[in-house]
Amino acid sequence: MAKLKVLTFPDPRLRKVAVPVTKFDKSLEIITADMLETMYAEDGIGLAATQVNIHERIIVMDLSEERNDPKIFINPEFKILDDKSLLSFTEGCLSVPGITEEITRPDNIYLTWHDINGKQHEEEPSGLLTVCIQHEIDHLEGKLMVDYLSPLKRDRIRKKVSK
Ligand code: GNR
Ligand code: NI
Repeated sequence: MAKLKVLTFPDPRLRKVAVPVTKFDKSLEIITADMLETMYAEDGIGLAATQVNIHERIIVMDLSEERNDPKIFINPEFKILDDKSLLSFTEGCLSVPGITEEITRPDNIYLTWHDINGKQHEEEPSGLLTVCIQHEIDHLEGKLMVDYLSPLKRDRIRKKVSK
């Protein structure tokens, strides 16, 4: 396994849109193992492939206290079930180090994804998974948590992170 380098804002490579995975092969196993190693080493609860400069629709996550419940989401998609149901959560991002900001997102979504073998799954997530999966899918679209903030606040964060 290998620990990968995490890109930081405002690196333009964080703005690339990731393409769907089409082959569920050995190379996908290696990428997800390396992403999990990187996520654990950086103390993150999730990591999108975009953050390690791999522009495919791959997410890893571990929301457990014990850091022993690795999850892999390939080609995840979500639909908002109720756009009036919102949840505010103080988010952090490994690509925006040292910054936390309250972000408001839909709280009621329907999620589908494929596992490492290509099998499809569906779920109506709740709690932290709802927040984290939207944060990670944003990465795959080239979108960052700072995009929800005012341009002034974003510019301040850009200067702080670049120091
Ligand atoms: O480690 C992380 N913590 C976190 C906290 C609140 C909401 C989202 C996250 S994801 C983040 C890791 C990361 O940057 N994933 O893209
Ligand atoms: Ni992030």
